[in-house]
Amino acid sequence: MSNKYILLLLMLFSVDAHADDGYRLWLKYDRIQDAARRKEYLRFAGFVDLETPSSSIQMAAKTELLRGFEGMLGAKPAIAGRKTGGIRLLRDQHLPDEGFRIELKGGNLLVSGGSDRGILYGAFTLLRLIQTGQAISKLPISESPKVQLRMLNHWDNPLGTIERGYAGASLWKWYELPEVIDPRYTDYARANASIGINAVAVNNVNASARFLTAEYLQKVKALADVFRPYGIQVFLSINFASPKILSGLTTSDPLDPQVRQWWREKTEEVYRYIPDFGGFLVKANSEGEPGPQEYGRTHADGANMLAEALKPHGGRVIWRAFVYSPDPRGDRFREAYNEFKPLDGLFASNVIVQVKNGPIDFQPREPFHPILGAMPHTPLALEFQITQEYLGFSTNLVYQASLYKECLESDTYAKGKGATVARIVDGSVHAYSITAMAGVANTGSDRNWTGHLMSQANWYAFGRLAWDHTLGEADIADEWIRMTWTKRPEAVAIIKDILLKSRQIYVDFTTPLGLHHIMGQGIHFGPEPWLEKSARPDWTSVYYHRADSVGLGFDRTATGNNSLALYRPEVKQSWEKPETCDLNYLLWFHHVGWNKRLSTGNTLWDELCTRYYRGVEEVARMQAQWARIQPWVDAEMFADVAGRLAAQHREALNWRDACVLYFQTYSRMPIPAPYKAPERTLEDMKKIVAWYQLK
Ligand code: GCW
Repeated sequence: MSNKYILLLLMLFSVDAHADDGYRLWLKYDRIQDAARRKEYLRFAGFVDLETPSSSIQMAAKTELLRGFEGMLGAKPAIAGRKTGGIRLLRDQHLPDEGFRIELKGGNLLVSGGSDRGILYGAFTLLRLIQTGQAISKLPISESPKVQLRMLNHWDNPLGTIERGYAGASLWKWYELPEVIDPRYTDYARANASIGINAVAVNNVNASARFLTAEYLQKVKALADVFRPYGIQVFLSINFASPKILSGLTTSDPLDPQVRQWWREKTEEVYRYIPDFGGFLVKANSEGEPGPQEYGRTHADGANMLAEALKPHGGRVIWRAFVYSPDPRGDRFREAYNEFKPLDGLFASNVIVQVKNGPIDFQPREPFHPILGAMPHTPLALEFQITQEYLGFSTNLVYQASLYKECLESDTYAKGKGATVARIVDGSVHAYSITAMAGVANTGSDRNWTGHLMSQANWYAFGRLAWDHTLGEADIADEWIRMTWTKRPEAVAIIKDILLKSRQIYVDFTTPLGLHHIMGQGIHFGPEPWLEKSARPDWTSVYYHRADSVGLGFDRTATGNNSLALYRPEVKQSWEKPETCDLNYLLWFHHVGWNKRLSTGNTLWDELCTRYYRGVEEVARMQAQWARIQPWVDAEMFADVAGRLAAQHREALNWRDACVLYFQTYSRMPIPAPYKAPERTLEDMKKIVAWYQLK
C-alpha cells in the first residue's frame, strides 16, 4: 500500500470516527460495544406493539424505541405476528398518571404507563438503561414524577433573539412558521420527553404582546402540534398591558369589566388554536414590565383575572414572584417576600407563584429564597436558571446540578425539621394542589444546542431533578456522561470529577465566601466590583459587597437590616453569627473585618485571596484533567471543550485580578504567600472590563 493510500484511509477513518458535533445530545444510540449486554436486549428486538395505535404519544414512543434499537443493537424490531420476543406498550390504570413500570412478562418487555405520557417516559427510561449499559436484571422498574409541571421557560423574543441566551439565536424560526416546520423542533421535543419535561413556555417573560396576535398564535400552534406527541404542553408568557397594546383599550386594570372580558375572549381564541394549551406565565410590575400595581391593584388581583379566563379551559396562571421596587433604602433580598407573603391564600386555585431559587437573582450561590416555606396556602413553583447568565455564559464549565441540589436540600423548617425546599415544591409539606419546577432554558440555534457541550448536562440534570429531586448529582452526571461522552470507566471518572467540582470552582474565582452581584453591569459577564453608579442602587456592586476600610459583606443580621429574620428561627440561627455561619454564605449576611479569623484558620482577607487564587488553579487543573481523556472521546467534541476551558482560564484570571486588586484598596493588606500579586494593575483590569461594555 502506498503511503498516500494509507493516509487517505486514515483520513477517512478519522472523519468517520470523529464526526460528532453534539447535535444528538444524550440520545446518541450508538452501537453497544458490550456483546453480552447487546444480546440480553436483542431478545426483545422482535417487535414493538402498541395498545392504542391511534395514540400519537404511543407512536412517538414506538418510533423512539425503533430508533434506539436500530442504533444500539443493530436490530429493526419489525416482525409481525409474533407473540414473544418484543416490547409491548400498554396503559395500566393502577399506575400514577405519568408513572410507568418496565418489567419482563410473558417473554416480552412490558412498558406500562398510567397514561400515554407514562408509556412514553417508560420507553425513554428503557432506552436509557440500554444506553448506560444496565443489565436487564435491573427490572422491574417503577417510577412516577414528584412534580406535576416540569417546565422549560424560554426567554425567546419575536424577532429571534434570546434574552440571556448564549447558544445562538432562538430555536423557533418565527418567520418561517407556521408553514415551515424545522425537524429540529421534533428533536427538541424528544430530548425534553426523554428527561420528563412536559411543559414549555416558548417566549420571554419580558413579553411582547405580539405573541397574542392571530399571526403569532398560528405559529405557536404549529409548535404545539409538534410537541404534543411528546407529551409537552405549551404555555405563553403574556404582556399584562395587552388589552391596551393590541386592542386600544384605555386601561389594563384587572378589575375593569372590559379588560376582564378582553382576556376571556383572548383566552378562548388561544384555545381554539391550541386545545390543550397550558396557560400564561406572567412577569408583572418587575423591571419595567406592566402589571396590576399601575392601577393600585395587587399581584393577586392580576393573577386572578387571568385565572378566571383560563379556568373553563383547565389552564393555569404561573405568576412570577421576581419583583423588587426601586427603593434605595430597601434590600432587594426581602422585597418579593414583602409583596407576596401578605397575599398568601388570596390567589385563585389555578394560580401558581413561581419563585427563583434565591432572593436576588440566580447568583453562582444564593441562600434559598425566604418565601419558600412561607406561603402554605399558595402553590409555589421553583425557578432555576439553566442558561448561564451569571455563570460565565457558554465559555465556563459549570455543572449546575450541584446548585440545584443545594437549594432543593435546604431545610426551610416550614413545619419543623425536614421541610426541605424540595418538599415544599413537590407539595408534600403544604399539600399544594399544583406542583411545578421551571428552568430557564439554555438552548439555542447552535448546532450543539447549548453552546458549551458541558451545558447540555444542565438541561439534562434539570429535567431529571424536576422528575425526581432525590436523585444525586453524581448519579445524574454518571448517566449523562455515559450517554454523551463515553462509557470508559477511567474517562467517566475524570469527567465526573470535573463536573462535580465545577460549580464550586466557578464560585471561588468569582464570588467566594458569599459575595454576590459584583459582575459586569448589564451584560452580567466578567468582574466589576467597583461599579457604584447605575440606574438603580441595587444594580450596582458596592450595594452588595459593602467593602470599606473595616471589612467586607452585607450585614443582614439584627445589627444590619435584619433581612435574615425572614427565615424561620432555626435557619436564622444557623447563619446568624459570623463565627458559625457556613462560609459559603458568610458575606451574604455579615460585614466581616478584614482581620477576622475564620474557621479555616485564615483571616478574611487571606481566605478571600486564597479562594480567588485557588479557583484559577482549579481551572488549570480541569484543563489538565480534560487533556487526559482525549484518547477516549470524540475528537471534535474534545477540542471544543478544551478551547472553552482555555477561555475559562483567561476569564478566571480576569476575575481574580480584578477582585483582589479592587478589594485590596480597602483591606490594604498584601496578597498572602505563596501567591504572587497580579502582574496587572487595577487600572488595567478596569480597562479590560470597560471593553466588555462597548457595543
Ligand atoms: O436576571 C434578570 C435578568 C433579566 C431577566 C430577569 C427576570 C427576563 O437579567 O434579563 O428578564 O432576571 O428573570 O425576569
